[in-house]
Amino acid sequence: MPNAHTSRFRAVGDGSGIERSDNFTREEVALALRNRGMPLEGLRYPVTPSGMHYLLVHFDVPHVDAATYGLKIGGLTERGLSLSLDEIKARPAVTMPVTMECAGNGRALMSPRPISQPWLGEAVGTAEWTGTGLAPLLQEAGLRPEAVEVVFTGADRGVQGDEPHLYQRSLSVAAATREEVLLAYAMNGQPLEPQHGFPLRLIVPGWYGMGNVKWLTSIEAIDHEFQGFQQAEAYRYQTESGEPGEPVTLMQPRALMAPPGIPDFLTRTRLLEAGRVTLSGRAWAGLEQIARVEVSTDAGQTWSEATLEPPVGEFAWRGWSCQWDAKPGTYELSVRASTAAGAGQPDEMWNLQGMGNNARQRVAVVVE
Ligand SMILES: Nc1nc2c(c(=O)[nH]1)N[C@H]1C(S)=C(S)[C@@H](COP(=O)(O)O)O[C@H]1N2
Ligand SMILES: [Mo]
Repeated sequence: MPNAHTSRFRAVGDGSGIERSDNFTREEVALALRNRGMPLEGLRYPVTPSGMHYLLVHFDVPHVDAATYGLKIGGLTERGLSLSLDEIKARPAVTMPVTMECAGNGRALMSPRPISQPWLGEAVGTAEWTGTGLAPLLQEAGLRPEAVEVVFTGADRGVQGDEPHLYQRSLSVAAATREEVLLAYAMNGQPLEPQHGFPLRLIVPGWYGMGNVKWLTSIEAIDHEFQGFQQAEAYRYQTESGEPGEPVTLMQPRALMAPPGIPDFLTRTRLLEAGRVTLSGRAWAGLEQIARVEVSTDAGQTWSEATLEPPVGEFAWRGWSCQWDAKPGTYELSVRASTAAGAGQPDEMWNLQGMGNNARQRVAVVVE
């Protein structure tokens, strides 16, 4: 039987992540088994089926009892609030599709590879989240004028950077009180599953995943910049350790392609029959609109424009497609998105924590 080294599907160095010399560590494999990605054929669905949505859990999935669950809202407020799940569900409800992507998506394609959850490019999904607006609740609690940030605390605790801590993230008051920020209790019409934050999570449309705090137990207004590990140390664009780096916030533009044809089991190189092929996928960019998606069939030398579908929602990805007259040969397909403001995708990028790697996707294809 031909192996990956002898078969025609060998795809060394094609950037698709299928490289024989990667030497992933045991720890990376263990993280990858806990935190699944969305198989990229999932790009065919406008709303990702819940079981295909990517997953990222830093510590353990905490066991939260809905009957005794309560959310506390306090800190710099006129009156603290304490709400049961039923009280939250009784408030005005909104349902909206939101595209969420892990800030570490694409990390394992960087060279040298930052050691953490080894995403190749599959850490994205779009779910229909149902919940109630955060801003009206903060208003009801009477957010005081000296409040600068709002801190969100999850029920999960662990050790990272040698520091035991609860998972916590903050937002500026301006970001937290945007109309679309939700306290969500349902995903695709069902109560949140334990691994996605049951019974309540934050949804911050446009931001990378880390801000969408799961298993939310408290919301606290403070008068300074929050210094917790997941805010001040993790999720920073750093090139050297020790430097503070810029904080990771909104999702960078990215287009992904649903892999065409059929896969080779081991290398995932695609096998296609010669002829007319429709290439398709989806693209998104933080709080901006995608203006253009381009496709290359010659490893990024020449590009042609794809047709765009309307976005799935104000805060969700949009579909793209184009036709390719595939002739026998081996190819590196690539796709890249750009916004009206001119933000696009680089050929390569690197930073210390492996954050926001929106380098263009490369897909190895054999046409016969
Ligand atoms: N409490 C808590 N919230 C969390 C996390 C976590 O580990 N604990 N992970 C964050 C990260 S890094 C991401 S990418 C998203 C993933 O959400 P999902 O697992 O529902 O896709 O949740 C965020 N919220
Ligand atoms: Mo993430």
